[in-house]
Amino acid sequence: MPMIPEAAVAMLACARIGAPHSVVFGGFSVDALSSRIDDAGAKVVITADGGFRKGKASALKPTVDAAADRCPTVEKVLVVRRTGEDVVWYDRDLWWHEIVAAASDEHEARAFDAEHPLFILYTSGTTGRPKGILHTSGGYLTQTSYTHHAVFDLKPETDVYWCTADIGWVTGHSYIVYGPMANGATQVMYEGTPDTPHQGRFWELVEKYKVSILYTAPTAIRTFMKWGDDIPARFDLSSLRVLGSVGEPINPEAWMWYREHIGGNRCPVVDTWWQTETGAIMVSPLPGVTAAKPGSAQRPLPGVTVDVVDDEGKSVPNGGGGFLTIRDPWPSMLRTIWGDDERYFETYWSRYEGMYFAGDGAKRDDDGDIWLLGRVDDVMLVSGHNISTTEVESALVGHETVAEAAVVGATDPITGQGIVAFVILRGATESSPEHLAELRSHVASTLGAIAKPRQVMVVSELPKTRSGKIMRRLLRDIAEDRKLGDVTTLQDSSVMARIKEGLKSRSED
Ligand code: 7RM
Repeated sequence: MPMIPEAAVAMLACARIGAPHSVVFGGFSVDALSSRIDDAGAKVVITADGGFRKGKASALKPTVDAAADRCPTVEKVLVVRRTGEDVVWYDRDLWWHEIVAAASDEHEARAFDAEHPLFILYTSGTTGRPKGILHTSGGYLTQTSYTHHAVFDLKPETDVYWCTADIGWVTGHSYIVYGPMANGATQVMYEGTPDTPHQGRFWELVEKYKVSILYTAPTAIRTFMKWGDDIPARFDLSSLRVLGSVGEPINPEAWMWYREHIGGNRCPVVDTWWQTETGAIMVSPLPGVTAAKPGSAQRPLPGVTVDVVDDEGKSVPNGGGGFLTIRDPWPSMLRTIWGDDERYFETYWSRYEGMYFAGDGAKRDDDGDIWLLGRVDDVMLVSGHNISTTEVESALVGHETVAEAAVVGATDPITGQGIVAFVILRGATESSPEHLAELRSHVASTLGAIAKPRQVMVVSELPKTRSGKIMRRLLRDIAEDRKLGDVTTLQDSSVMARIKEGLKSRSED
């Protein structure tokens, strides 16, 4: 589904009749979609003829048609007419507007047990084989509504809330559909991209609808930084009151820019750490309560027992680093991986006895505040030292010429792994050997000589998932000159070819 109200309506309608839903990003491939339909055993697929991207209609139904052909469980395909473009029609197809027009306008919601399945959401993880994360009803609604209220200081009577996430990401589930709706929030929902028809689109919408709470991702914030301070400056952003960030560690530079250029140095910024698996926010500052610290997600919410532990599962003291774990159950925790209890146990509960393993590296600073350091699988091992991709990326983005950075560890005959950095420059596409040397030294002087990148490459884009996370696995393939792995969950599947092409032409001249 595109980002249209019918997407939220469809999810809530499923909840009302007790049918677990599984939302899949519009624009996934036939393979990605059919494997998810198949794993869930879905009987009905809800889609649209198409959606709009950058002002142009783009078809969705052909992918659904091909996927449904492969999935014998699918009985009906319900189609929202959005673009009005021609579609191929099958016996199993139904138009949304015809079905809804013929339905009664009265419906009594059925009551279900708190543990009734609410939804399955697939997350690709690192192995490529997607995991169907299962959430149930009572606890999930409890924690999404509570955290939406507490973390954003929601005043439902007066606030206008806008979460820019796609509904196919857990952030769209928890902080567009379930938490805010349960709290009676007034929301903005946006179907388009941030640069169409112009790069000030988000700020135009904030001004137009007097948005007071904005929740977005670091990848978007860094893109806005790259486009320039003058763009948001043209709009009246004085309605904003609280700013949120989610999806990746937010580097201090981006945090400061967000606070100054969007929040007018007036709005608290909440950096919210959580996962598809946790269902709702777990670690975050609270506006008006926590003294902010740019770059740190800071403290677990009341009742949440997040810890940072060493290899043996022992809590690290302040100033120490290790792995993020959760010691006690929480209301919106995942209940299993759909159809695979064993993988659920293996992935989350086998690393440490009686503790949930989140798969993220973290450190605790001298005040006891938590800093997220990226996925454990991304941690680099250079001459026996663990180095976090997040810290090197943050150091690079701290250099005035760098807009975005992605760092990977590539096999190195001498050091085990060597640090290879891909950078997008601010307002330039070419660099010089002196400039690249300066970037390497900048990292060394910020983090120490051990973190000095072996190589820095300038690119114009980075491979990202649809939720904006950098796919470092693919960059590792490039850094090690390997054939590319699975690219089906990329936001833009042609970006890898362009990166390779760009690197090739540079090394030749
Ligand atoms: C909400 C979401 C989960 C992974 C998680 C982290 C990373 C998310 C933050 C963050 C640092 C944050 N769900 N992550 N938020 N890292 N600071 N505030 O993103 O399932 O798609 O991803 O995202 O690595 O484990 S998710």
